[in-house]
Amino acid sequence: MSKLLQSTPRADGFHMPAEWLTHQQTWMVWPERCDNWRLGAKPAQQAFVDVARAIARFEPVTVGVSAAQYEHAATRLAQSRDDSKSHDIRVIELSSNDAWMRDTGPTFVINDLGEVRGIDWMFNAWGGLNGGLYFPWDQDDLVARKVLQIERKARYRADFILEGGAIHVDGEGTLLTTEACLLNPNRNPHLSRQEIEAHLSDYLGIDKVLWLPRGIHEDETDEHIDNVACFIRPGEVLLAWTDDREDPQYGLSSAAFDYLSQQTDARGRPLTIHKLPLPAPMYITEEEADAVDPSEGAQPRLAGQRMAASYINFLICNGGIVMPAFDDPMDNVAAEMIASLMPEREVVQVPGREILLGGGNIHCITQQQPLSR
Ligand code: KQY
Repeated sequence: MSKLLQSTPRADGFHMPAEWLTHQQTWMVWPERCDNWRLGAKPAQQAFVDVARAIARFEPVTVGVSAAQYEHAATRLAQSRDDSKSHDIRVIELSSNDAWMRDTGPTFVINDLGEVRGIDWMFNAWGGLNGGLYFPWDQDDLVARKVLQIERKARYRADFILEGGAIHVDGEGTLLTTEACLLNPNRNPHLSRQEIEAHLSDYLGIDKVLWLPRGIHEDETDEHIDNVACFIRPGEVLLAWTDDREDPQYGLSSAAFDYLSQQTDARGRPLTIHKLPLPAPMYITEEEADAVDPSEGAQPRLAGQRMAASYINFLICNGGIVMPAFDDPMDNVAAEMIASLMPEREVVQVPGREILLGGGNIHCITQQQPLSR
């Protein structure tokens, strides 16, 4: 049984560690809904298998699956004999409304003794009835609690709507986010910017919030930070970039660059900003849009819609980076740049288009659990 705590992580000496701290495992959820994933979610399921296997090269993975799909997912995720060096992929039964573990899973926090607890944020499917992406979302709102029970980790239930993809931290007191998401009236409209910062400080143990104005153009999460920028170590930020002044993304990335150039982190360090190229703009094809089953409970997928493709949406895991590839000439450039900036890690690319069609990418479908001592 996981204990429900009435205090806050900061008051108890806990903080959110950086993603590069050693992980116990990574969590995922199996994609199933046919009104978000095309062709009965089959191509997306293959993409999730590829991601799970890539991560399992570096650390164990747990995948939550509905009862209806349990046998199928377990078979598909089973490692072949050739994968004897891989870590275990555990498959468990877990109800959900979709497959975005970054946003529905717990945010893990750690203390100086290496004890791990989890935050169970309130979840409203990226905006509730005011621009949210599907209805209902009741099962997704229970995912974090169930994960923490399975892991026997104490739980903080935050009275605050937040998705894990809306925040990145350096583990040394600094948090990165976007105004477009966290100040959106469809999240916590009763809170001012200062009150939101106070919540982030209480729950994540951070001392300074860096507010990028915007994220990636047409990002349906209201422009989560995990698609546009991340820390690669304290004092160093990777920022999604285009040199094409005609692209609406140019203004968004430029504003982020200008803002970050004038900021220091929580420890007073100026930031080094690395520009990570974006792939060329990508659009939903007619064939792809036609293969999504429309429903009243989910937003439609329309041919010609621009997708929020970005290489920033990668997961740092134990000794590795698992990042998307888009069949674009920039795939190699982005992978080589990330490899040279984090030479201690092996970069593995996995096809990202099918996950992107569902509205996110590798970071959005994963949630790391730090190793407890
Ligand atoms: O990118 C994410 N963090 C989630 C995207 C949700 C898309 C739902 N269709």
